[in-house]
Amino acid sequence: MADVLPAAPAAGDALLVVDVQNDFLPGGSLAVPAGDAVLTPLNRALERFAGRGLPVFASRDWHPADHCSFRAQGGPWPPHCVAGTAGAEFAAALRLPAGTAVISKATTAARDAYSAFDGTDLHARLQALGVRRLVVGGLATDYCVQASVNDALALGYAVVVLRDGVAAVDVNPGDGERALAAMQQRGAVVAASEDLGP
Ligand code: VGL
Ligand code: ZN
Repeated sequence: MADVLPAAPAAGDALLVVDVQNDFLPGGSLAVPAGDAVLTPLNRALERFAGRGLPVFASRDWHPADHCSFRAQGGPWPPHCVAGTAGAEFAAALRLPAGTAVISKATTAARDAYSAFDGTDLHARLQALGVRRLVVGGLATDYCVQASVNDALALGYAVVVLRDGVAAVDVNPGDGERALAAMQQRGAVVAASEDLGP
């Protein structure tokens, strides 16, 4: 099992922080249990990337108030991450560097999009920067992180998932662990934020 990062972040690498928004954190409308545990590892990763001048992308769930994924519209979720609300803001404790590229997704009422690549210009922007490897963390392991990682792998990126930088909704107990195993099965490397080096 490839469990160690082959190299510290370098040219060709980018960090993707998925949906670390207030509504997915404890106290939020769709709180991920222990979602706030990702903050310290992700801040470590952000520092490693920003300190080397490497690109940082932050995706956000950015729904209209009548989004199809909300229960009132027949969807599975309570209302969350409505564009422009406090719940949709990035966590205040997340230290996004100046120049972070923000990727808004699932912005139209009729369609959901878990992956940060779905309906966005993320792939084009990564290509324009010559990115070949993505280091990924954020929320939630079993939904938007998994969907983003699967798309990244299908698009040909090497992917490292930060196991301490992700947390799961776990609608069914074990969903997060199964999602990590499935990502690894598809070719993602699972590593710890400490593996990013000093
Ligand atoms: C997410 C459920 C609904 C996520 C977004 O970011 O993982 N999960 N919308
Ligand atoms: Zn959503």
